[in-house]
Amino acid sequence: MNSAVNGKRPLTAYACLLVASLCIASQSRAEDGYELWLRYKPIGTRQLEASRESTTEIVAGTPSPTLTAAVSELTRGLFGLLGASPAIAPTVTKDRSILIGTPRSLPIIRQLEVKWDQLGAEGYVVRSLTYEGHPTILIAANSDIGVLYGTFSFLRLLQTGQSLQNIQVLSAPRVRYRILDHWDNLGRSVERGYAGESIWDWHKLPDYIDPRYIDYARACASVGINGTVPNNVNASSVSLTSPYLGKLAALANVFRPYGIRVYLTAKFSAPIEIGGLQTADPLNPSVQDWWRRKADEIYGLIPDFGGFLVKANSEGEPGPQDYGRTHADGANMLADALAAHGGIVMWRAFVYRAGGDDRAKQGFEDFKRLDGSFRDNVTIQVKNGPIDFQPREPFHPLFGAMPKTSTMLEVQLTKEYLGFATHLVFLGPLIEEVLRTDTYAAGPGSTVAKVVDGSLFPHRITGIAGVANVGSDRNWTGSHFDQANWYGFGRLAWDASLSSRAIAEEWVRMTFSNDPAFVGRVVAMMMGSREAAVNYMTPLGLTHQMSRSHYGPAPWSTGGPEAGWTSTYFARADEKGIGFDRTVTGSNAVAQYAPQVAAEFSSLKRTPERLLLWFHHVPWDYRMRSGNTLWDELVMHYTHGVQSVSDMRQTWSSLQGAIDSERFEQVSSFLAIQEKEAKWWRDASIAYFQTRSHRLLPSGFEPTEHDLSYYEALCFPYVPGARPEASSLCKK
Ligand code: GCW
Repeated sequence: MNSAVNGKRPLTAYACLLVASLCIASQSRAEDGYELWLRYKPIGTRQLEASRESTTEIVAGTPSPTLTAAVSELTRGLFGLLGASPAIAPTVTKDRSILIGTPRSLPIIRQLEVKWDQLGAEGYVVRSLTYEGHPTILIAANSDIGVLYGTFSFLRLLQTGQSLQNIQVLSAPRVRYRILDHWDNLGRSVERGYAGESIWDWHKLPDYIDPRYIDYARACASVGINGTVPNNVNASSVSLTSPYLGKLAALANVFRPYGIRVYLTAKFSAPIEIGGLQTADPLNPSVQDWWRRKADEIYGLIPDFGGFLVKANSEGEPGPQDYGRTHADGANMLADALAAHGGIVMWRAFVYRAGGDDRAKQGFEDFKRLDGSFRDNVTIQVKNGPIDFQPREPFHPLFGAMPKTSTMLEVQLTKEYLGFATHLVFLGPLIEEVLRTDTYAAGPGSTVAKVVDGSLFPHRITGIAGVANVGSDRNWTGSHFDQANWYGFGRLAWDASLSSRAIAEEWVRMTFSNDPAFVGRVVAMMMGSREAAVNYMTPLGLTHQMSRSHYGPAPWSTGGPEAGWTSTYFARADEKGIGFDRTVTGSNAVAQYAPQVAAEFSSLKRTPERLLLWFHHVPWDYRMRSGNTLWDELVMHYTHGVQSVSDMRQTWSSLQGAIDSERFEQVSSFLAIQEKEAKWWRDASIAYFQTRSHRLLPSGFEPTEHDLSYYEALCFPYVPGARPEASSLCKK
């Protein structure tokens, strides 16, 4: 990606033309992944001819920073993909044109038949049509940002090798807030970050604008992401001080043309820490006044500031409960401070206390009873599952349970519990699984997607957030395949009805190659990869079996300050069986779901086996649907998970030569790491659970490589992204 494209220099493509031979020669060179899915490498010749035909001239609306960014991207894309350098004209002068703009900025498109009312504020059309007798492509929207999204959509069609003969795309997002949450600290460490340091160089802001910020904005806009929270939810009050707000304003200026608003995490105790007050009680008038003045200050610098994201009374963070107040008291106080400026509060439901009977129940217990007491500029940000971004969880029971409150979905792209950056795990199927799950909140068909997009219970705020996996590594995400999780998140946030398979295919085509054999094999790998990780880490509904640093298996972990951080708390393996009884005979967490769902999860027979041990404590000799005992089946799942990774490795090695060797080699090495670690997970888990089940491995299944004590002794105190205390957590 060329960082010069920032809206100020729309004619980068012409510069490239001067050195055309260089640009074209570069395609065979090694690639480092920096360009993400926006590589714009030349496409096949047949399509090229057809496409060139219709791209002699770009007729663009009156320039604005956003429209300039769109035209700039278009020229860059056309040059890279087609070798075409269309002229940019204010009106149609040639036979073949791309018309790009809004009815206001480009009045000639008003006469075209477009369903403007279906596009809303951010949607777009991309169409091939005949304009004054000439073949033409129309990229149009009601707003400039819609035009930019349409431009990326058009380029995606070209990049994925689709014909331009009969394009008819009309697309508009159903969810209004599509946000990346960075867990980045001001000193550039990233909590649960596996891609190097934070990309935000606060020290050099506001005076130095790293070109990466522009490329970040392009990448986000290309998939429709329209908000970013650059700082950690485990927040520092410093980010709310005037110098840091100035730095944030500089970022906001960079992002504005790309339709991306900035938000901030707000530390609840900031009025004490940086405001000199004695309290942060949300009902105290001086506290309320402090936040109001703080909001005014922020909006004075950043008129389109998005609002606050808050983690309160969770994992030691301060919050309204410190003063005997509720989450609603806290959220509403901030909401009132932002309301006059149009800002929102995203208040997280990720809360749990030491000593509860079931960590999975606590978010629901704290929030359900507050339904109806939040301001309409508050949304409750709910993790996809009730524990914490595990390889598989059932959907969070708050979805659909708060009809009078906006609930937004939070998923995690950084793979804290899914093998960090070295394991190839495409998260599309995970996100799709939760979005498609039926909550039965208002009868059958009440999917999480419908709760989140407000079509089930209408709300002013609808949103999806992804915990970012972006860092300063050259390839952005720590591995090439993790780029697909950034990409896939944006695409699903824009349109929850897309299939993750189709998204994977787009991404593979844009990122690697349009060769059908390559695409088919790599998409298959990606689509199976999440289930593979579930199998080698936590099959059949097991959860939270990793070490305290979150790297590698530690099913034996127990004790410590918080039972809900230990593996034994979750798996509850004993001589009789394994699994957490969440039915009426146990914690009764099932009762938090709608009756139809509760009935299903309460029944041992009806609970899907993929969630069996989440809801039931099951005897080792229980007969699974396959006819195998639970113990045998568990061993088979672990083994199958490892086998799937070996298969991925083999598939990938069969593709040698199909792409540049630099990216090929890194993926190969990472798959080798994944295979080794998958085996570690399998062997350590089986070795430990065998001390509870006292059963032999089913015949034909390899014994574990080492005995349990070997695995228990493994310790990695300097795991990336871990919280500082992890270095002292080597003892079980
Ligand atoms: O997943 C857990 C992480 C914490 C994180 C927390 C949260 C930012 O282990 O590192 O803190 O969730 O979501 O708040």
